[in-house]
Amino acid sequence: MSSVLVINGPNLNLLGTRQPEVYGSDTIEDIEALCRDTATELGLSVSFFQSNHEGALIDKIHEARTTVDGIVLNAGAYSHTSVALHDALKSVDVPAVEVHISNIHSRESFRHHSYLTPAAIGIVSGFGIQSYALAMRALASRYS
Ligand code: CA2
Repeated sequence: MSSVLVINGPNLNLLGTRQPEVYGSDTIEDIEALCRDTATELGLSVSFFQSNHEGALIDKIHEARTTVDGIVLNAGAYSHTSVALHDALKSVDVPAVEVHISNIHSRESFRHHSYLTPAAIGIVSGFGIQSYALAMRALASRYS
């Protein structure tokens, strides 16, 4: 069975507690439940990781090199700042889909650029937590 790792970055552990007009009212537990249901539907196994620390996210991507077949990554604000996360994705041979809950291109200009996009196979942005399910479908389509 193909396996997918869903990684959430900084502040996403607090999702659902404020800014519902931007991010909706779903929590990270709701994201995980949606991804579990989607994995069952697609015949994938799924695991989860969240950290507020850039180095911990990099370590997890390195670990994924030998443990999973695909990565769904919402690196939060690190998407817009982190060359190190770009390099981590480039240094492992695991396809990654970049995910954002909000549409980063309809927001402040500093969110329009992501260092991760060139290292990802694609990006899903702006569909609320459904962005994660769409990213899982994109990965599953590569396995079938
Ligand atoms: O839209 C996304 O998924 C983002 O990756 C979320 C990041 C933001 O910096 C990116 O530009 C776009 C921020 C996550 C903040 O998480 C929240 C925590 C508490 C309440 C609401 C959101």
